[in-house]
Amino acid sequence: MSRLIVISNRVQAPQPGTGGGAQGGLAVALNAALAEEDGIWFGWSGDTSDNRELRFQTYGGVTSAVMDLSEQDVEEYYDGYANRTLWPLFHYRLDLTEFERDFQGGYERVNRVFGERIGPHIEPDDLVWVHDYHMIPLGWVLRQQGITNRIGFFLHIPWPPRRLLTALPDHRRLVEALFAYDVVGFQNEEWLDSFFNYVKEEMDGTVDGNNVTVGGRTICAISCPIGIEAKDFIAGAAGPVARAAQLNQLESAVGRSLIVGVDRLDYSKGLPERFAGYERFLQNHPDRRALVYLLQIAPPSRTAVQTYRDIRNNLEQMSGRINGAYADTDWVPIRYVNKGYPREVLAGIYRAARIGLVTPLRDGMNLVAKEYVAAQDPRDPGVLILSRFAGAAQQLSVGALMINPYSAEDIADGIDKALRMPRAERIDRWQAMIENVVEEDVIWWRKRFIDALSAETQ
Ligand code: GDG
Repeated sequence: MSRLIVISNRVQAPQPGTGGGAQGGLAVALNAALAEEDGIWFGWSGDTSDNRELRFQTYGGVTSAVMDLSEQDVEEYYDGYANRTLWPLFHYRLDLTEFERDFQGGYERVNRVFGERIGPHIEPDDLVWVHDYHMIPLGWVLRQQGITNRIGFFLHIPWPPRRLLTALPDHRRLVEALFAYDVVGFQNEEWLDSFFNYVKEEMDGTVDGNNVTVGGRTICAISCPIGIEAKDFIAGAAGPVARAAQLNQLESAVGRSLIVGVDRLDYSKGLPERFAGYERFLQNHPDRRALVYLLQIAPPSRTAVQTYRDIRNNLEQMSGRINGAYADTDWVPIRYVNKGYPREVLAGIYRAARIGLVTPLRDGMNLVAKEYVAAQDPRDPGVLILSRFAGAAQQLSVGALMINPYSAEDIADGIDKALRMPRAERIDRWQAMIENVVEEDVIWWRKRFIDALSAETQ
């Protein structure tokens, strides 16, 4: 039986002392496959030092192998090319994208070191699965070492339109690196189409179904939307921890409807636009102001990057201003919280919320939308308000209220409509969504990708 090898920037193998419950769906799904097949998960330790040795550890049936990066590596590869160049560019934010040759140099250097360290541990029948924008050239580095295994790549973020991508110096070099893989997966058809378009227009390539050929080399490019651990999430949302969190919110709500947002603090998530849309609702409906409140949970991320500090300052100002302008002695319109909560607590909060407000300006998928749906009480579900620019829109537009996150009016109207929505309609809409969330869950996603990767012929 072939082993599975997973390679990603951060390793989420089980750790001693942390319960499995701390893990997200992706980690659970990959770890289950790794444990079954004696696989290994490779990546960055998250620490900085000049030690470039891989450190192996086996725990909970899963072997992980991590390596430290130097401070310069982290600056150029992680904070630099990954998070100041590729992340904003791939999220259509050319205005925030920084182009530095040192970043690209560091990115290629770190990928080369990773590939050279990992290469010797790959056995002939292993299936190799590389994840995300930090690691695009890794497959190419492995090929340089003569590794002929099946190697797949999955991109968790959007693939940008061709005309945006061509703003990246050396864009073609980055895309060419993808042709070292056998299978390349995207979150939805839209990103896949953008990839096809680039290949045709910029590389003189041909596309035949899922087969993409450039200069005699054919790879398989697929749409493979990621899901959540739906069954567990549903069970967790009805469990005791979630129940306590739900009751806690309902008690502090007393007759008010909770609107919830949960996002990593990131400019791609459309948080200022969300606050502006909510403010517009408050302006438009003075009589219903005190009947709602917005709870925004936003744990900080990538704090070394200036644009992330800027968005944080911006949101502090906005929430302060809105609260100052509208609050009353017994009501605050926005509760804005910069910390994370256990998954079961989040599930309970989702369940207590009449509205899940998910308004990214661009998002590869957005798992919060799916978690919100999974956490609802089937007899009295809340309403998902979803950005048309989230990857999840393709699967969830059957039941969500779709909005344009750039329009404060659209968001305000969505909130109004959701609050007025009769229970029968809420149930109908929810049923259409939950079917998809359960069917196309994270195990379905893993299987779809691995099946494509194991296919002998393309
Ligand atoms: C990237 C892509 C794609 C958030 N706050 C807390 C917490 N979270 C969890 C959520 C959810 C996850 O983090 C966030 O996932 P998203 O999909 O919403 O967004 P990204 O982090 O940007 O993920 C995205 C994803 O990769 C997978 O391919 O969907 O498009 O950008 O699961 O629940 N979890 C806990 N406490 C928190 O306070 N425990």
